[in-house]
Amino acid sequence: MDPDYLPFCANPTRPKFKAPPGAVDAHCHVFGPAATFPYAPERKYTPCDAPKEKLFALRDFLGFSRNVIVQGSCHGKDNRAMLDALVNSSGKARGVAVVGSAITPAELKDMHEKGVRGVRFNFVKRLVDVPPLEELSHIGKRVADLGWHIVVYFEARDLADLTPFFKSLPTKIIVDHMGRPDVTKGTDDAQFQSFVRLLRDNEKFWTKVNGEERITVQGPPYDDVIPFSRLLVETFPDRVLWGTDWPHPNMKSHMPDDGVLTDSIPKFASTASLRQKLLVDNPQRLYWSD
Ligand code: 0GY
Repeated sequence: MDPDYLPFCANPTRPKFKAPPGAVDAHCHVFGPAATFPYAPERKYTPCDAPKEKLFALRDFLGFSRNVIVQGSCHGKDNRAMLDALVNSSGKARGVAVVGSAITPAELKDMHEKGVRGVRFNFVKRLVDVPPLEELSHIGKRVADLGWHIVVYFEARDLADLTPFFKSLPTKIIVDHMGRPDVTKGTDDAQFQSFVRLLRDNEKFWTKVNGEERITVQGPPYDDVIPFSRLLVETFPDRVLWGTDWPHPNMKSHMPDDGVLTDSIPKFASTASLRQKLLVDNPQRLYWSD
């Protein structure tokens, strides 16, 4: 583990918020254990181990029913830890993989059978060496044939440059962490409004409304982020997802309490109907439609 890496919160608060039956934590990771699933040589950080057993225990403790496990950059294109978690989840986890353009149809089919339903394209330069867009286009076509979607992670300042590429992709596009808005500028800020417009004008775009622990300036309980997540949940109720982001890689300022994060949900999804869509119906459509 890197010397400045913060381990995940071992004893989260039990949330007061009761998630509806079937609720999905739709953005979380498993890391290692390194002794079984070594970290990728090309990684930009070395995390603390965050194995599947801890994730499943957290799911139950927080009152969620299912997980979507997103391949983290520290494992590169070696999806074994994530796939191992899926096949040992009793059907309670689906996955998002990271693959290269050399991936074969047989490998993709095997991942599909294990529960993968999407790939992640990461454009955050502190996390990855971003592959050429032609390579990603090629992968996009391959996964479209399986009915998968593409999760994209980028910094707000890169959205304008990346938008034509995103529009060219043949699948649904799920944007991580609300496109990482600058919360000090308010929801009327031009950059955030261009993100909102992208979703308004293009039905294939969805967004995750989590990541408050990364986007906040004020810190917990992250109230400075609520206007952004609320606006997205209320404007696009059928195209939003939420996840804990456990075990919160690369948090330098503080390590969030996953119970506190869970308790923020009713602040931005203020009705039972919005919460049902956000936590159950939307992830169900994307990850468990079969
Ligand atoms: C996240 C965020 C981060 C890391 C990764 O793949 C990754 O390593 O996603 C980050 O440092 O912002 O939400 O998972």
